Amino acid sequence: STTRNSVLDEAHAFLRLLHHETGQAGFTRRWRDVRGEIATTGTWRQTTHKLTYGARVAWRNSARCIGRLRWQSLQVHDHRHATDVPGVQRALVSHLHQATNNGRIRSTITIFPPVPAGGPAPVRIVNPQLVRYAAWTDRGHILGDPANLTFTRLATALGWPSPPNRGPFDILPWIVATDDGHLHALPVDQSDILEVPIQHPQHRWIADLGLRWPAVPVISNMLLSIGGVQYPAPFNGFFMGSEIAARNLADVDRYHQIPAVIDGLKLDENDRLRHDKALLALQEAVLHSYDRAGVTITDHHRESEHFARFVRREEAAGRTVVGDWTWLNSYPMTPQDPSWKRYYSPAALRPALCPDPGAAI
Ligand code: NRG
Repeated sequence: STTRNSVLDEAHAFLRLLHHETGQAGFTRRWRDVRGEIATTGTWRQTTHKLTYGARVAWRNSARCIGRLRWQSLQVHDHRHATDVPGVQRALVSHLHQATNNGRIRSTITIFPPVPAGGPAPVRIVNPQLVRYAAWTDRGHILGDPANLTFTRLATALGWPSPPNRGPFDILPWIVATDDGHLHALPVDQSDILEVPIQHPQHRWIADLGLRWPAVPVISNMLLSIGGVQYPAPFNGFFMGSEIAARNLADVDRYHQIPAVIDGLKLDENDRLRHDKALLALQEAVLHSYDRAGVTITDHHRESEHFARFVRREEAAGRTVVGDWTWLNSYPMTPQDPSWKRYYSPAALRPALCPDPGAAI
C-alpha cells in the first residue's frame, strides 16, 4: 500500500542519513532487516540509539527554532513502555524534574509509544504545553490566560476540581487521551512546577503587578517523526525573554499588560514611543527575574549570534539550513542581529517535529 511504501521510503532515507552522519558501518544488512520488518508488520522498532539520533536531527530540522546550535545536547528519555495513564503521568513528572534541574534547564524530549498503522497512539497528551494557566470568565471579563479558555472548559467538563480561589495563574491539569477514546484529567502537583515571579531591577512597582511565568516551556502536542514512525513526544528547551515579555504577558489577547506598564512608567499620550518603552521595561523585568531566580533564559541578540554560528557549522558540514525567517526574526529582533540579513531554505526535512493531525485543541 502507499502508506507502507512511504514508511519504506522514510525508513530508508533515515537509515542512510544515520549511517552517513555517524560513520556507522553495516547499512546494507540493517536496511535488509528493516525492510523485512516493514513488509511483515507495516512498521519497525527503532533502537534507543536510533531514536536518540533521530530526535536530535528533528530538532536540527525545526525551521521555526532559533536555538538549534545546541541540537546535539538534547536529552532523550525513551518511555515507549508507558502505555497507561499512570505511566504517562510518571514520565511527565520525571521529564519536568530532569528538564528543570533546579533552574539549570536541560533540553529534553520524552518519547511515548508510536502511533500504530491506521490507529491512534496508545496515549497522547492533549495539552499544547505541559505548564499553562487557566482562563476563567467572570462577567464578560477573563481572568488568567485567554489562550487557554477552551482547554480550561474541557478540563472542567472532565471533572478537574478547579482551585477554590481562582486566580490569574492557576496551573492547568494534564489531559491524556487513550486509544479507547477516553480523556483523563490529571491534576498537576504545584511542587513539581518551578515558576518565576516577575520583578524589575529599578521599577519596584512591577512586582506589584503580580506577574509570574513557568521556568520551562514544554511543548506537548507535536509528533516526532523518524524513519516513517510517529511518536507523541513532549520536549523543551528554555525561554527567550521576548517570548514571555513581548507576547505572553503583552499581547492584547493574552495577559495584556502594556497599558498597566505605561501607567506605571507615567508615560503620557504624547509620547509616541510609550508602547515601545513599556515593552522594553517588561523585557528587562523578565530577563532580570529569571537570572535572579537562577533559571536559564536567553535574549534575542545572544540567540541570533548562536543561530548564525549554527548556520556556519551546518554549511561547513555540507548541509542545507532550513528556516522560517518570520519566526527566527520575530519582534524584537533587529536588522543589526546576524540572523536578519539572509534567507533560509523552506524545505521540510525529516526527521521532524510535526503538528499532530489528531490534536483536539
Ligand atoms: N512561544 C511559546 C513557546 C514556543 C517554544 N519556545 C521555546 N521552546 N523556547 C511560549 O509559550 O512562550 N523550547 O522548546 O524551548
